[in-house]
Amino acid sequence: MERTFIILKPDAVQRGLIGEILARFERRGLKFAAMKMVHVDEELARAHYAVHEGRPFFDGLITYITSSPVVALVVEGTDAIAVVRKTVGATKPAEAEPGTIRADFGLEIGRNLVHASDGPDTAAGEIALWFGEDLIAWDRNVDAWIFE
Ligand code: IDP
Ligand code: MG
Repeated sequence: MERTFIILKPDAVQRGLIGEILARFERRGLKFAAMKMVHVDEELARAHYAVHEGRPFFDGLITYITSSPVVALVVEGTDAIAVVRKTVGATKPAEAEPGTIRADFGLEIGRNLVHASDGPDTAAGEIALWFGEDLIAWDRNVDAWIFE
């Protein structure tokens, strides 16, 4: 069982797509382990995107992610990191496969709706940064019909 971290970015929230996007993860069988609405401040934005510091798009990225509230969540499930990245689609919506969130709802790289951790180390670091130890362990009665 693997955990990963997801953000529904400001454009997803402003466009009224929270439910639509969460539904894709939920019906896939992923189990929510934490969720909150946050108006990201500059410090958290810079920490979250530290790896991109110095890139030409960095300032725009910080402005974007702090511009309006986001929904941050942790999901768990089999191969959750790869499954979520595939469900989200390629960074550039124009290159994302149809059926992915970024292809179905987006057009531009700077308004690509969703963030998802890209590996085990970033997933662990991002979960710790955004939620600390604040995850919910709960029994989900349908698990036997989702996990073999
Ligand atoms: P990812 O979100 O698919 O992991 P990264 O390369 O980690 O993509 O970039 C982080 C975020 O930075 C992207 O999701 C996008 O919002 C933004 N970004 C990346 N490259 C560009 C760019 O060239 N122009 C504008 N925004 C960009
Ligand atoms: Mg990334």
